[in-house]
Order: sequence, then C-alpha cells, then structure tokens
Amino acid sequence: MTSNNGYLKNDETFSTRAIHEGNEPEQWNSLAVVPPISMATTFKQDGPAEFKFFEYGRSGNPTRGCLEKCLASIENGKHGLAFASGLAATTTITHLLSAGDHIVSMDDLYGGTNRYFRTVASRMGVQIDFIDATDTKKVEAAMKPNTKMVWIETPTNPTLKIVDIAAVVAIVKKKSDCFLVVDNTFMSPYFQRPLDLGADLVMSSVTKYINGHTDVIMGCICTKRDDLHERLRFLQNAIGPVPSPFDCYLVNRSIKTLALRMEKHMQNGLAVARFLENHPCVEKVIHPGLPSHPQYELSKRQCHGHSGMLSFYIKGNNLEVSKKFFQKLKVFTLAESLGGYESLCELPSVMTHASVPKETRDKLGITDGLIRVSCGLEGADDLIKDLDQALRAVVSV
Ligand code: P1T
Repeated sequence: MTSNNGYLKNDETFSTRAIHEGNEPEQWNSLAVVPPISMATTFKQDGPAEFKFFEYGRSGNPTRGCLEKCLASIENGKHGLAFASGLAATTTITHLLSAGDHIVSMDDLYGGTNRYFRTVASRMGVQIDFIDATDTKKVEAAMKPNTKMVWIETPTNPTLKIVDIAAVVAIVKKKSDCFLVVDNTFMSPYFQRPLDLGADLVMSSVTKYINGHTDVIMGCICTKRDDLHERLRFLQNAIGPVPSPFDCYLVNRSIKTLALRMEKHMQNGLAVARFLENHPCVEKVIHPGLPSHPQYELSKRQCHGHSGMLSFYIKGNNLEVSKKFFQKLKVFTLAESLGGYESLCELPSVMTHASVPKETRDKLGITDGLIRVSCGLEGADDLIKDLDQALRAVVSV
C-alpha cells in the first residue's frame, strides 16, 4: 500500500511483514496460524540453568517473542522489545545513562515524558536540557561533552511541530558516545520510520496507533544496533517493566490492520482539518498535512503520510468556552489518549500536559483554547457535523 498526496512513497511490504513476521506457524508443534497465548510464568529446564528457549516469564515469553519480532520488522529494525507502557520504555532507555550524563530533549513533549525527565530522571543525577529541536542549530548548541542521549518527539504532542530527523542524526553522529531516540507515537511505523533515517532507537507508546483499540497500555523500543539492544534486553529483565502475554496477543492481533487503519485515520484527519481551517468559530488549525503548517514540506520529505491527529484554537481561547464545547460533542469523546478507532478530543492545558510548567505551556501555545483531536475511524462527515454543531453552539459568529 502506498500513500498519496506526494509524501515519501511507502513500503509495499509493510502489511505483509505486519501479518507474517514473528507469526510463522512452524514455530509451534500445533502449527497454529495465530500465535497461542502462553500464560506460563516459568519454563521447565533440562538441568540446572539449562533451557532451550525460555527460562522465566519476565526475561522472555513465547507470545511476547512473536510480538517483539513483528514490531522490529515493521519499524525496519533488527530488534524489538515490548514494555508495560510507553513510559516504561522511556524509563528503561534512560537507564542506559549514568549519573553525571546529559540529555538534550525538547521543550515540546508528551507531558508524561516531560514530567519523568524533570521530576524523576533529574533526581538520579542526570542533567537534562529542554530545547526547541525544530531549530537544529539549537540541538547542536545544546550538545555538551557529557551528552549521551538526544531525545526527540516528532510530530510533537500536542502542537504537532516537526523535527528534521536526518538533520539531528547528522549532529548526533559527530559524537560516538551519544545516541538518538525518536518517539514515533504520533505517526506509527506505517507513516514514519526513524531508523531508516539513521536514528539509533525508536520508541512508541503502543497504547496509541499500534494497538489502536484503546484496550492495552504498552510501549516498545526498536533498533538496528546490537549493542544497544543487548543492554536494553538486560535492563528489560533487570528492571522488570514487561507487558502481560495477553496484552502481547492483543497487540500482535491489532498490528495486522495497522496499515488499513492508518490510511483511514489520515483521510479523516485531513478532512476534519480542512473543514476546521475554514470554520468561523476556529482561530487556527495545526495539522502537518495542511500547506499552512510551517513544516509542511519537511513532513512530506520524511513521512509517508499523516495520522489522525490535529489541534486547533477555538475562538475566544478560554477555559469556559472550551468546557462548553466538550459538553456539546456527541460523536467525539472527551478523554486522554489517542490513536484508537474511536474519535477523542481533550484539553492538553489541564489534562495530558497539566504537569508541564505553566511558563513552558504559555511559550508553546498550550492555552486553555487549544483543543487536541484524535480522529478515529468513523465516517468523516459524522465527525465534521459533530464538531460543527458543538462549535456553533458555544461560539457566536
Ligand atoms: O501512556 P503510555 O503508553 O505510557 O505512553 C506515554 C507516551 C509517550 N509518548 C507520547 C508521544 C505519548 O503521547 C504518550 C502518551 N500520551 C497520552 C496518554 C496522551 O493522551 O497524549
């Protein structure tokens, strides 16, 4: 399947790999076409410390093994690791560092990642600078002799800024003891594959598009690098934030339809964004697939398309108007999270990004009038009608 609209051509084998990699029937005595859910927490050993495949459920599990292989393949990686949440994956990556090391990260990040770096990792003796990585000169300027990790999120949550991944790769590669992580949650590997652009690690909140059914919390890390993988697999077992075999089964099942879902998320997201851009009750729409987005051309160069995410400023730009707007919605649900089959919207300033310091929120434009929208898989016309009636009910034109 290829994306249209002039984006980077997509990989025709994506769905084939999503369906077959790690799912080979020959790996089971039963020749099961669908990987069985293996709930065992431990595995019989031939002799003390002698085992063929698995030892103990935290260090490895057959159902998780299938999923990790499949995740690695759809990210064009060599290795994949699954975690109990996106933040568990983030925490584990940060454990690659030691006290005294320095991280270059972004001012515009998912609120939970910002909170983790600022209030948890910083207390372990790791120094972190939060910069505007959309200006790659600022990334270069922030690098210090002890910088060991650069962490970017693109598009950013919730203001959908785009970072030039290849340009940041070029900066990080100048320092042999530093690695680059890209949080790919908003795009899914269907629309953006940072490892192909030279990133060392790609991290995703699987909770979002990859699972897509709003019923699993999970994270993953994929890489082409053997050294980083070996250390991360050690940390996955040594720290212990692993997902349940049942959740691994559900996610492996969801990945089979990822390409189809993403194409529809893109269609709906663009239809809604174009509609809102001309709406009298809307001040401004942010969607990287609109020519009005400042990084429209960059997104075409580095992505294969766009997800169902957009943000907009409601006229009036205040908490009272935003609150009333949410009450009027009938198809969209007011809730945190994104990337599921159902359409959601939320107010980042008091929900997903409430933990970000107010001065940072103000600088980034995360105001009480900024509404984040995750377009699901419903009919585009129904989504548009719902937003239109709610906007007209609360904003006088
Ligand atoms: O929720 P969890 O699976 O732990 O993933 C954390 C995370 C990491 N990175 C990004 C870009 C994210 O958006 C998230 C989670 N985000 C939400 C819950 C949200 O509503 O934005």
